[in-house]
Amino acid sequence: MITNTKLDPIETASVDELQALQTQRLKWTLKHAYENVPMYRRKFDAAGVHPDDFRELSDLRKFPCTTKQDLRDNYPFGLFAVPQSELVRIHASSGTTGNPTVVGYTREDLDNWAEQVARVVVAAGASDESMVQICFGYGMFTGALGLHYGLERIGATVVPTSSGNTEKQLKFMRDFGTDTIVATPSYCLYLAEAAREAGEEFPMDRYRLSLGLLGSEGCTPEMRDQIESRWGGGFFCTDNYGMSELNGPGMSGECRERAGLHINEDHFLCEVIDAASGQVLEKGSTGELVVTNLTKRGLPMLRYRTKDITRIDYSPCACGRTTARMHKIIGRSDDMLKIRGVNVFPSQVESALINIKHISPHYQLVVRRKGYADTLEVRVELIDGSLLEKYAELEALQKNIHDRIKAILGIEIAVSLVEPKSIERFTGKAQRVVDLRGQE
Ligand code: DLL
Repeated sequence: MITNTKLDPIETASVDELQALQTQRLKWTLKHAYENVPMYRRKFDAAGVHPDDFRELSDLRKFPCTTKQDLRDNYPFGLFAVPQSELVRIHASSGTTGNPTVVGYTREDLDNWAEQVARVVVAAGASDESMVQICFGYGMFTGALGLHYGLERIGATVVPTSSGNTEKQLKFMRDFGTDTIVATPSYCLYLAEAAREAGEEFPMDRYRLSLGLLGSEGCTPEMRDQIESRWGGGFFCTDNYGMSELNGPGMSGECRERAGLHINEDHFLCEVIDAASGQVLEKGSTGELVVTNLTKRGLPMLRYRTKDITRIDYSPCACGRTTARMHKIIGRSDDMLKIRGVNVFPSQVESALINIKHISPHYQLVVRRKGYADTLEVRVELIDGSLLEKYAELEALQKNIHDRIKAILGIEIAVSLVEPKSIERFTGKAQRVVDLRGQE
């Protein structure tokens, strides 16, 4: 088990040690799923595979993948592998289309989950000295309670403010001397802006924030720099990743080196596949992340297609951990916009926008269909509304933004500069894409 001063031995284990543990745990998981979840039994039988066919890690690719649709089709409890009496918690993802995805945990699952999160937050620099404000919505979302128990496990002082109520958030931060914040990157940025706006009454030196544990949505390094500089005072952010189907937060997180997110590989076995063909790709390639949970009792997930695009780096990290690191999520395969045959990820636009003067880091991508062709409009918010009256300056700014984005994406786009604060702010995950194709 991890403490805030000592790593769990598995975090520095050799490849052989780790793979032996993964193999043993995977054997158990395949058997557990096959014997207790009718859907897995049906899928394995249809693919002509049996848990006994698994002898070494490379055999995993013979087994079928699981998708979000499988969870929806078996809503709410059809994929649970234990009787309800053994479950001690249920969470669900919001599910903007169709049924939400429902996930369940046994006591042992919760214990493992807290351990996974504890490792992630310790790698980021949290400790029993930390005063942590959790600004994720408490409730069915896994983010808040996931971080909550992981942070309590290492002895941090947790302040469960939940999301929203910005003034109150800032008041507690000042009055409690909060040094660590848990939030989405977009909400962390929003809070920094609100703190600056209230700066006359409460100067920025009243805040003690030094660490941001940011996750649940993408954040380019450029956006991270902006968030850090808005807070100022040496504020340092790390990225952490996970998904409800695989417990929630705690699958991986950055250490202070910020050279990728260390994966808790004794609990999660990762593969990277080609999203179109489903083929497993060579180590180090970029593609869709597929994850198998190695220790989950309540809801075993086998070869779960995350739809998240990344690559995995197996080289040693300067921090001393030997676990593999996933690159920051580049985008989701279903978030990826295809504009006139070109793949576009919101993160590419984000990195083009950062560091341009006079604009805020809030943006939106609006996609439309004109005839047979798709068009992309990038809406960018001005910091100072009076610029809207200065035509020449506005035009120069628009051209600069246009040229930068075009150079990165390689396609023609339209840029609209909009009034300060006119783009919606989110306290949870930000929605950057407005897809109007087929709706106008
Ligand atoms: O967002 C779990 C979580 C909560 C992770 C808090 C980290 C911190 P879901 O609501 O099921 O679970 O959403 C999972 O969010 O497939 C990614 O597309 C996206 N996502 C999560 N973390 C990151 C991240 C939680 N660090 C989906 N970077 C995932 C980019 C992320 N995308």
